[in-house]
Amino acid sequence: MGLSRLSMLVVIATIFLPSIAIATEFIVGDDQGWRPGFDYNSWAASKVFHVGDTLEFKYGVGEHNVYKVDGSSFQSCTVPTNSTPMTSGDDHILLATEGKKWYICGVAGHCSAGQKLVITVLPNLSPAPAPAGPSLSAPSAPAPVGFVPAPAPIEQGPWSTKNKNKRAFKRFFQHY
Ligand SMILES: [Cu+2]
Repeated sequence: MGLSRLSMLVVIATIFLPSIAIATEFIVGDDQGWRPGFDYNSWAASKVFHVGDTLEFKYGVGEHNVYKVDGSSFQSCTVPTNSTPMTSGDDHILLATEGKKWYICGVAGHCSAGQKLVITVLPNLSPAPAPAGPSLSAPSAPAPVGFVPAPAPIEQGPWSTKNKNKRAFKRFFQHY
């Protein structure tokens, strides 16, 4: 009956809509923060970054900084002369676009001592499997297949079950 399907929809929407909207904030190095002598490759390897997530670099003010660089500056630990570092000690960087991102500390010797981070940012609404549960692609196709059986006969009595379902479906999604 329509009601049980509706409640199923509510459950599905409750579970998956928030998981789309909530972005992750990654504290670089976790409790170790941003410092030389830490393996940021291993740190990043266990994580998946998406557009909309945030990196947070934590360090003592004046001890370190954060430069966003390109791949070759990353490899050679070259501090760019034409850009300004972030120096707040608690720098938040929104990952606004997909692709590779490189960050280094500009204090002499720190980058070559491992204070460098490269990550790959994936698209926001990736159809790739989510960490928990079924596909993220479900909400992008809000009309559940099979809810209103297709092909539905065009000519129907106004109080048919199918039309009731359609109205209930519309009412349900008016809340969004
Ligand atoms: Cu440093």
